[in-house]
Amino acid sequence: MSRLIVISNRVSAPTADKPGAQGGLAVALSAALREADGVWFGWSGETGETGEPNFQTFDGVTSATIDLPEQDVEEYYDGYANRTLWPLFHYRLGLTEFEREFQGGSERVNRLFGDVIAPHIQSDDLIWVHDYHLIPLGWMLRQQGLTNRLGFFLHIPWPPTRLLTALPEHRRLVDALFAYDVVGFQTREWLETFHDYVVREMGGSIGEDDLVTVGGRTIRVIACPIGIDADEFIANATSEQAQAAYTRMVESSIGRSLIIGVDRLDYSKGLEERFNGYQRYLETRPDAHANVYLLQIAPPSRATVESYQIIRAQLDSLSGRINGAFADVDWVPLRYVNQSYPRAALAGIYRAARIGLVTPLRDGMNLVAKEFVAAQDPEDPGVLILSRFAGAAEQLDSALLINPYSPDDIADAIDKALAMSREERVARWRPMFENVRDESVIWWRRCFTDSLMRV
Ligand code: ADQ
Repeated sequence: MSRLIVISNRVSAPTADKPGAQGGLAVALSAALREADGVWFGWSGETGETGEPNFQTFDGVTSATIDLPEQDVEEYYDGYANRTLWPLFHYRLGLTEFEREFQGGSERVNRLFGDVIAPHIQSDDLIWVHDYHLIPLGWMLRQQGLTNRLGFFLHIPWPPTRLLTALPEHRRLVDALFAYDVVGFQTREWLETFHDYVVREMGGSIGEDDLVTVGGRTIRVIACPIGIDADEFIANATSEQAQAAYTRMVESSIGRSLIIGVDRLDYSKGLEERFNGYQRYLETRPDAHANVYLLQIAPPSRATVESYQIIRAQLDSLSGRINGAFADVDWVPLRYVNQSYPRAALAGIYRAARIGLVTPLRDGMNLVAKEFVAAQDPEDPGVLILSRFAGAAEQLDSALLINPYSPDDIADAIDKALAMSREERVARWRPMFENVRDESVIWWRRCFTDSLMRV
């Protein structure tokens, strides 16, 4: 059996120092790595001279991390990944920074990854590269003479052609994707946008069976939506820790309906627009005051990037304004919390909520929407209000789908969700739950690796 080699910017496999470092992705990939005697390569998150990878095996999973020089972190990670590709791929041209050094840093680090990793690859290894930071890595590995089956999965959206061509080196970036054998996207929509680029900008052709040809090179391009570790999350939702969080929420709600938002503090998540939508709800439904409250949990991320400092300051001030304008002596309409919670506690909080408010302006998938669905009580589920611009909307189409830019749309959906009968809530929730359960993160991993194995 071939080994599986996973390569991502950061490694989230559990290690002896961080045995609990588990998200859905780590769980799915760790299980595959364990079965296939594989290795997970990536950046350690530390700055320093890059040497040989630091191999560690914990709980049957081997991870191999390297340090990166400070300048590389600034240009490749803070720069090209966080200030160029992330905003551009989330349709935020105004926030996108185009600096030649950033692109140079990205190429340098991708080459470095290739140089360091290639000697550890065996000829029949299956290699699976993750996300926008490492698009050029496949090409770098081919330059090292590797002929292995090579796959790439993009966790974020693929931008429209006219937007992508704003990137000076767009053609070089997309050419690099043709070094892979299989390229995976979260949804049909991103896959079709990619097809559009291939046809318009590269003169390529789209064949049957997901094959895409440019010049003499044909690759397979698939849509393969990521899921959550559904079994774990369903079990989490009734665990002791979840029960405790649930009870804490119910007691502090004193009969009011909880609306929950959980997001990394990122401008793509539409938090400001969500607060505006909630404010519109409060302005236009004075009778409903004191019957609801919004709990927004948003741990800060990428704090060294200016656009993240700006959005954080804006949310601080907007949450203060909303509470200043609407709070009463015994009611605070918005609880805004900048902290992380254990996954089981989050499950209990989701279960206590009447509404899950998930309103990204663009999102590759959005796992919070799926976690919210998985955590609900089947007899009395809450209502998911979901942005139509999240990848998850393709699968979770019985949610209340809204336009996150419209405060009225958000306000109306809150109204509708609060008034919804139990029958309708169950009828909307059930197909979403079945989808989340069946198309889990394990299903996603198989969907991708099966496709790669067929090469
Ligand atoms: P992210 O942009 O990070 O992921 P998302 O899919 O929502 O977004 O995942 C966030 C994860 O962080 C969820 O599992 C959530 O529970 C967790 N989380 C958020 N706030 C938390 C808190 N306060 N405490 C604890 N946990 C918290 C990128 C893409 C997405 C894509 C994923 C996976 O941007 O579109 O779904 O990768 O491919």
